[in-house]
Amino acid sequence: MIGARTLLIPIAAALALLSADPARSGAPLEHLLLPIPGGRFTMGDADGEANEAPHSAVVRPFRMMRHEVTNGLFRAFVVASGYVTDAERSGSGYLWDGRWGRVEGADWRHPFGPRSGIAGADDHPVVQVSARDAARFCAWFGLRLPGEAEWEFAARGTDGRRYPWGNAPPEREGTRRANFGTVACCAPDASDGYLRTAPVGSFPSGASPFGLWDMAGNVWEWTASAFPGRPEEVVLRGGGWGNNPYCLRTSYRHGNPPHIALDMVGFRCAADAE
Ligand SMILES: [Ca+2]
Repeated sequence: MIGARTLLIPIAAALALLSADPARSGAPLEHLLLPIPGGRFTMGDADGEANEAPHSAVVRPFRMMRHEVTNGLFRAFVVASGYVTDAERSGSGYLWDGRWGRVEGADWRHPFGPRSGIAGADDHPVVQVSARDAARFCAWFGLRLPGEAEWEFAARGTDGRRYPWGNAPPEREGTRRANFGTVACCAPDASDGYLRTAPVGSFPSGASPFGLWDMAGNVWEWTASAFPGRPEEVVLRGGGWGNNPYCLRTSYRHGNPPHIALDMVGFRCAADAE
């Protein structure tokens, strides 16, 4: 498990670099990227949704962040850039409580409503960020959001596994592999130690074949891809703290409009291969 000490170094490095040169982009997050070799693999799951029909896909070599973008990293970006998120502009974000509800005053600094906060949660994934916010963060650092084929390849590799760690569902007892919700759809559950978000990298035994953390659970992750047949929606992957194991499968996709922000949705950035 990585903790605050491990994360303090990259966050401090990012802050130092950004404060030294606010116009700088690219370099500060390079050290958080892991190489993904690319290759041919089968996307989808014959036992999943209709939109998961298995098919062959090819991914070029690329790089992807080992962990989800944290509150600490997002704050560094906001301090340096002055960026204002979609939820701050609109004055509201969506909260999950077995169903989605729009709540005034929910934004990335108040992820679970106006009376919530992120004190002490610098190493938790940022939420209440829209797909547009996520793309702007990545671009600031010279990075980009992953396409959904890249995301799925990074999560499962080439052997067709259902979850990043293999085919076994995430355990409730013994080795914990992900932060997720109730086994029966779909409420938050603290049996894995976390009712909502967990510090990134809290479940190293759930790492993907390429060493990426939290590709299942913790928060959904925005991609750069439109939902098949629903071009007005952006694909999210990975499931989150309020989902059951079915939604944590590497091939499961969800779609949302690009301008809304939710308390179970974050992101990580990717980049082309060096
Ligand atoms: Ca949980």
